[in-house]
Amino acid sequence: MFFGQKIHPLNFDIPEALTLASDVVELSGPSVRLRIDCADILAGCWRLRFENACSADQQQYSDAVLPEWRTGRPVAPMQEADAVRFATAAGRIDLSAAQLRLELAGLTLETVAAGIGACGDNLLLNFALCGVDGCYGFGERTRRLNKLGDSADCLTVDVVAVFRHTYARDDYDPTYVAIPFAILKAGEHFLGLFFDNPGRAVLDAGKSQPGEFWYQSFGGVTDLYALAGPTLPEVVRRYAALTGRAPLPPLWALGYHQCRWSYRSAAEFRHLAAQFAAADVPVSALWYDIDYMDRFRLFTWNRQAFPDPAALNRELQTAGIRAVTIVDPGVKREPGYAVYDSGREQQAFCQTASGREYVGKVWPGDTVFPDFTLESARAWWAERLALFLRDGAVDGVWLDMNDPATGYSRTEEMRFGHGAIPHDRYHNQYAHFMAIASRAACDQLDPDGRPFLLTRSAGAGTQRYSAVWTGDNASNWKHLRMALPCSLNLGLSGVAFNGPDVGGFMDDASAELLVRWHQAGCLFPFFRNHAIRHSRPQEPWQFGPDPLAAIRGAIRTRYRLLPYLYQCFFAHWREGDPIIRPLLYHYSGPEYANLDDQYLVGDAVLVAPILHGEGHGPEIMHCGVKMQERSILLPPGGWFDMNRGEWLEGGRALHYAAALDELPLFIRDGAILPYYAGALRNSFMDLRNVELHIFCRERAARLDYFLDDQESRRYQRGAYGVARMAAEIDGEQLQVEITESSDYPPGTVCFTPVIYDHPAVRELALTVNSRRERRWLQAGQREWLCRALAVQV
Ligand code: MIG
Repeated sequence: MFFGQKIHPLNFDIPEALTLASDVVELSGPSVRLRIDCADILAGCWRLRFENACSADQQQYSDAVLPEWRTGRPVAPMQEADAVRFATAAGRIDLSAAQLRLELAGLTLETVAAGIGACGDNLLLNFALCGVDGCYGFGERTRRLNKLGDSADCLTVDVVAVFRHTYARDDYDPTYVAIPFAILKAGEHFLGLFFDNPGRAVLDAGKSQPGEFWYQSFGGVTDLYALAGPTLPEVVRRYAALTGRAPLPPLWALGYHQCRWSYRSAAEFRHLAAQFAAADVPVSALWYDIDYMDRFRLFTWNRQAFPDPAALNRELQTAGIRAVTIVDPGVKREPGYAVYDSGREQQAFCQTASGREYVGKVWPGDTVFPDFTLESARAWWAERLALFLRDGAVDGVWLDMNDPATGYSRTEEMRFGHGAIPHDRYHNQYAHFMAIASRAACDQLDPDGRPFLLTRSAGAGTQRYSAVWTGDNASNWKHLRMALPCSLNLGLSGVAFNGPDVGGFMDDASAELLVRWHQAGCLFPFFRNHAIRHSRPQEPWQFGPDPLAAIRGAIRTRYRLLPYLYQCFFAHWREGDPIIRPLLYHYSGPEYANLDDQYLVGDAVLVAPILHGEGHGPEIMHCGVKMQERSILLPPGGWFDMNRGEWLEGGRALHYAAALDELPLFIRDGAILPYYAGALRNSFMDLRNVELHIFCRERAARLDYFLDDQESRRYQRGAYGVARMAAEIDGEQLQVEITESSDYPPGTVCFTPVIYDHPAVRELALTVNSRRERRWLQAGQREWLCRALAVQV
């Protein structure tokens, strides 16, 4: 088997007859028997279940869908001659032996002739891409945003171990994450298809056969969930409702993270913290990669290098810096090592078919792997991990190698459920269950707190437990460019909290690449600088004063806009919208279908980073300063240019040149950005004072600002409020009205309006909870990236 290899559609057996047995439709032929039933799941979503009677096991092993949506309301088929119709709440499904036809929110999709088939255990669904002009989602992928004409192999792998010679390419597949979710676009209509089967699957959107969308799964039950649009946000929100949304992270996790494989001693950590302070760059967390352990033994510390990790981490915490440690699944197979002994005693490890402990070969040598699908093993893991986190005063957990990576040892022999369940049922879900067990450890330590977990591998639904980073990239411009569509599609696929290794992991970064990567990524949901061992150091100060100043500007921008990002996370938790979005999320028109070198943060901030370096793309000299140039598509309406401090008219493409310290960043007319203006001291932020940066040219501005304690889980029990804000200009007066409501003490946050470039405005009329005050505005300056912009406060 080669990655990306498919089964030719002509190898599938095609059913010839349709019969009905109570509410189950059976499609059959000489060597095919498929059982299909239908259920209404939630508003705008129904499910067709495909069971292949050839397979012995008819269990659905997927943990993607939230438990409350797993049953649904059965939809009875109505027979009409040799076809059936399911009339669901959201649309119609017509099924005959020869064809499946879906109608949902104004979009019709049908299989091609001989488009449903089985080949042994495997299933084929082959839809005609009639009228379809875009395809998105697919989870974490390389290549472009629009997957029309592309294909994806949904099988989680340790990419660099598997594709050793192609690691620096930007077109490899598969990746670390498997999410078989496709969003089809036909003109202004969108439709989601989630193929819930945790085994390996192929999505081919017209690559092998233009005009056809092939879904192939390799064994097991497949639940096809159709998710109605008609708009893209509706599809994405429904998918998030079905598979779950990310809980709110702790505020510190939204700051800047510094990582490297590895910082090796307590002295090095202390020195790093001091270097950040000296460089005047805020940092919220320092990361421990594998070398903190005692010869790679899980839940241990190398005591020579880290004599008192808890004391070190507490010391860092007093400076506002949190500690995150890597945790691999592989446990050294070494009798006498307590973690191994206790896991063995609990039968917590994966076994082969005959009941031996499955052995792989990773960092510690011979290793065994917890079977996270067993509740007892998860409990064992949670307890061990909780002890480790508590004893070392560790704040966050980094889950690596959970694809799972087993070295030269094949994964197929690793089975689950005490050896009873074949590997492929849980391969793509190994990380998912590891994340569940690891989150449970954090819950033990602080039942009402907000854990932070980051995982490399993930499946559908893993966003409920952990953030995701996009794995081992390389320090080159192609990988920087690729990071945008990759994170955007991952966000459309439910994983809102994600980001790449900023600066690039493998190979050496250059000054310019490091700067541009920080700029491009400074408003990504997850923002961490990470690099491989032996690579050129790439902390912000490593390339001298000018790159440092530019990087500092990007990092500060993140901290300044942290309240805005936090609001985006709040909105995600409530509604399911991603944090960063392709422009087609909010703007319709063919020009946005393939646009993936610029993106929106929330709905108000447009980022169009420079994605090429000196000598690699268009550049100009301006007043003796070298600038890189690119084209930027501004959607219709006014956009405020944060480099030049002026309004631009949208609805056009512009050529834009940016010096090394400039990130092209634009704010939409009608936006209110909550902004942190206080002291920048690592993760310490006092959000009781928030500025409201108001961008009003022609449009009135609006914002719903969610209020909560930002540290506990009380918001999940409804303990949060909302401050509804509206701003408008009336002659010389800026009128701002703020009304707080719901379950949060009013007046906890003090809001100060600031208005950008509106020379006519002299006076502010501020109404907070119907208390009105008027005052004259004064000219001031605001730091934005590296420059100061004129504002009125
Ligand atoms: O075999 O822990 O993707 O971020 O630095 C490599 C060492 C194992 C892979 C991760 C990378 C991490 C590295 N790990």
